[in-house]
Amino acid sequence: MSSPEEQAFRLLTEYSNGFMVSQVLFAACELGVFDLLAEAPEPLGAAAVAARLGTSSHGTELLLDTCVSLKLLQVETKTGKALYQNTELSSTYLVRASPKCQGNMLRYLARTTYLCWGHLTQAVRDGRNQYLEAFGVPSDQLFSAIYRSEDERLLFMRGLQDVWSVSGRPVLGAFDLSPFPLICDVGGDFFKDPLPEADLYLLARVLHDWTDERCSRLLARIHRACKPGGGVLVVESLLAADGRGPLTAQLYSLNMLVQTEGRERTPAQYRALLAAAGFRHVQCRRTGGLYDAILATR
Ligand code: ASE
Repeated sequence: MSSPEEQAFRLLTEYSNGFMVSQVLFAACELGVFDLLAEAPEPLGAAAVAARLGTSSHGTELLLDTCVSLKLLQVETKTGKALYQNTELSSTYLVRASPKCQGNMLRYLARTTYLCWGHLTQAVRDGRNQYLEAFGVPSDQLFSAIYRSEDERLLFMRGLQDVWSVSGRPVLGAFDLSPFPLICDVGGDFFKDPLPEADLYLLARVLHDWTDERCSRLLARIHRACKPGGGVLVVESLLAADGRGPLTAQLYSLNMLVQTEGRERTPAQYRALLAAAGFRHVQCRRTGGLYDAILATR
């Protein structure tokens, strides 16, 4: 048994090294380690992986063995030779051919989000996103919204789809949506483009990107488009009433600080925005998953 002081130090070390864990995962994905092992007819040695990926033998061996400790790979030793293969986790979530593959989101996090987080201290000082600091691009000169290029926009959209393929279902089950036969998933240039007719407007992972003012404008537009009995389903990670949890929602709110104009919000904050836009009935449901749901009707 270790003392409380030693336990505290262990926890501190785990937090300090957290970024290294992220980078091991990102690098293994970028190099195609999981796809290679999935496509190989049998487990591969480090030298074979290095040869196929065109990577250094030392670096590859270190990366593979670290992935084993992180449960991203498993190793078996046959006549003194270490052979690597995917685990259940990597086969499900990290292999390109899997319908639940999170590869696009991981690449987006590695190439964009991670760089913004390198400027978290400054973001907290300034209270605004760090595109200029991270990429030398002022946010008003971006390709559009938060994207530096069309390729980056596509990677982000595919990444959001990756997450949705795993976390979408529980959200759509949170409410009985049978009163809403025609659902419009609001995306694209929703501040300008006319909204198509629908019974329910789905605003999934949209409001958290924007200031209260912009959210109010968008919700007022949707309210105007809504028929009586129609509504809006907001899908976001809800903060606790006091804002002090859950950790994932707090981290996402910091993520919005470093990357966008927005924030994650509490149920009361969403209620206030929806009520101000004219919605009469607002219900919040926590799903226990990544995303929660708020249904507001006109
Ligand atoms: C946004 C979402 C993200 C804007 C910037 C972002 C994410 C990273 N950067 O709307 C993904 C957040 N994570 C999940 C699981 O959604």
